Amino acid sequence: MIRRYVYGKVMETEAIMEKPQCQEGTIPYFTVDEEKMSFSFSMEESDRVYGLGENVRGINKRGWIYESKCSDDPNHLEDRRSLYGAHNFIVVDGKVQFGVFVDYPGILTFDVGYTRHSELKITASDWNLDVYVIEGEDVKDIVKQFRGLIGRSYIAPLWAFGYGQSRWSYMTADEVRDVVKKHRELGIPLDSVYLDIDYMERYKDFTLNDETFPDFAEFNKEMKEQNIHLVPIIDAGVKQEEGYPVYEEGLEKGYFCKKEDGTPFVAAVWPGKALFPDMLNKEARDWFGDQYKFLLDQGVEGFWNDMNEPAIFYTEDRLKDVLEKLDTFKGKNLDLNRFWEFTGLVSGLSNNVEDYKMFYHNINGEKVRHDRVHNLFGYNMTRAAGEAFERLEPDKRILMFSRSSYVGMHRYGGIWQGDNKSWWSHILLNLKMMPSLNMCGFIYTGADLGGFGSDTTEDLVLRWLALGIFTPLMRNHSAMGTRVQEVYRFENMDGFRHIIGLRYRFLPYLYSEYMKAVLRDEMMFRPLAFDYPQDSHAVNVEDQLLLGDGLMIAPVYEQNAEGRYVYLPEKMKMVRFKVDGTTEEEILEAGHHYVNISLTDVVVFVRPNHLIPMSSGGQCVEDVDFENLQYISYIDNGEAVYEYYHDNGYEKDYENPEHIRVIRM
Ligand code: MIG
Repeated sequence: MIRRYVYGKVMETEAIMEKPQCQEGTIPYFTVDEEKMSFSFSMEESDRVYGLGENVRGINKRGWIYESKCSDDPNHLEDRRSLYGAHNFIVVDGKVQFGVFVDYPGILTFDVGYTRHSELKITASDWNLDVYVIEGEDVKDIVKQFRGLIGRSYIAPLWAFGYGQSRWSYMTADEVRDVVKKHRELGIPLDSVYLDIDYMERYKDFTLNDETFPDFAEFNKEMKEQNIHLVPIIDAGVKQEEGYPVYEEGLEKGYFCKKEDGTPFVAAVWPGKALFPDMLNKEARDWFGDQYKFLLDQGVEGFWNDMNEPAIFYTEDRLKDVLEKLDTFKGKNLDLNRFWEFTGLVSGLSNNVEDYKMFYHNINGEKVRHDRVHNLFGYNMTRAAGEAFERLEPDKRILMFSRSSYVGMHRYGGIWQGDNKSWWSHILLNLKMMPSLNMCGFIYTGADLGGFGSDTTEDLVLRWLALGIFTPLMRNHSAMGTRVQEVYRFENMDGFRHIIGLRYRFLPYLYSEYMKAVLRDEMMFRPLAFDYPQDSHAVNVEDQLLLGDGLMIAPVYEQNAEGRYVYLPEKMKMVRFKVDGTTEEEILEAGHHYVNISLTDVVVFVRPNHLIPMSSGGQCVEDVDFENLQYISYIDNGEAVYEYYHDNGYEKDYENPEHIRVIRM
């Protein structure tokens, strides 16, 4: 059951397209304090709280304070409160079970037992909220109802389930050719290469550097002949430059965000001074979306949207002030406080909260200050693209994933998990975000495998890939200046070939589970707690996940480990895929086990009476045979049944019943 409560004047977010009627009376479970703009729920000692999508810390969010404030923060540390997305959905699981979604586009705080261990407190920065309370049979049912409310998740093309290689940046077409050639020569599967900001002409959206990427359409075609998709990045800021058509047209039509006095708001990002298209204004959004045509026309079929929190390096106005203030430090003795003030002035230039109060959107003729709707910006940039793809390429699935997001954006694209680091702990963080994101509708997602910032190591890449082969987005990406991490930079080619190769063997199952999760409003990745709520060990497991119907995964995320402890909530079949191509199977009883997992092993656990369809693999998605399947199965006293979803991966007749086949063994 879903009940909706409205407080104040609701700001339109379109997270929910068809809203239920508002409820009279008081909201259940919570105590409301209008003055403090907060809702409190008193938690039992054993209550667990799930949700909040893209965030730091555990699957169970209890014990920390989170803030919904889309932020460009490349340090995904335990003490952070927000990352790039704002996903205001939580489920309380304990004596009572209910879900809450706060549809509110400004800054919101979820204090989940941080200030007081027993108190869950949601605080808004403005008393204009649309709040939904959802009750159901169990946690899974609550999530399913929520997903039904927010609408069907974005569906990616099949090729986007292949392995992708990225780097900030491949500087020339020849560098890209070389990446492809190396993978093909070594027999390492590959389906896409990502183009970061340097493919553009001096960081101008919807341009191409003709010197480094000449004849782009021709180059794109050449790549496609090798079954490689090129995926260019698009940034939120449009360069301020005379003679640049996107800038000039946007300015002339008034499509950029403006300051209070009506002049354009100028912030600096990659190209230096840039303007933000007013993504919250329908006309401007349509216009921005139409710009993607420039690349679609050259044969591009996928994009990633970046810097759309929006990230700000500095604003023109603040920089001027800071430079003036810095002048006053000349010739002074910088004691502790003065020195901190000095460095603070410079570090405070970026993503400064005050700057988000300096510009305005035009929403249906109403002037709205940005900070009140901050969390909708990235969402609407991606919506601009998604809506444009429907207009421009109605019969095609176009790959789209974004950095910033809000619930609702899940209908237009996936997300990647942002600028993580080549840290072992970030393998685990990647795993933990999967179910939280699935709860909020983000199914096409994954992290920068191998780690974005910091120098990586060979063993880290191997271990991370062993998780990454299961996430819908499987992309190796790293930052400028860090150690290169394409797999061919290392030595263990047999290991990499084996692990990435397994991705292509699992594809029939992964794609099938992905499509079912999307079409049925279910989660592709679930914490053990969701399926084994009565099992007092299972409910606390934070480093294993259920993947679809029949699998459990338990990747290694510690350096130099030769294996790990795994908890089995029931008897399962363990299957170990070894680098020499052999497979070992063993039935393990319910309970705790230490499982040996060498650096090149991939281990999965099959639930009783389940089947996992597998292919014989391939060098790209196009090679994979989704019809002649092999199975790993665990039949324990009975029959194993699998509902196999398969379509051609490019058309949009998703609901056609012919795509589903029931396999029995
Ligand atoms: O902050 O375009 O998250 O994936 O490589 C740097 C350069 C801007 C941030 C993205 C990252 C990308 C990088 N961008």
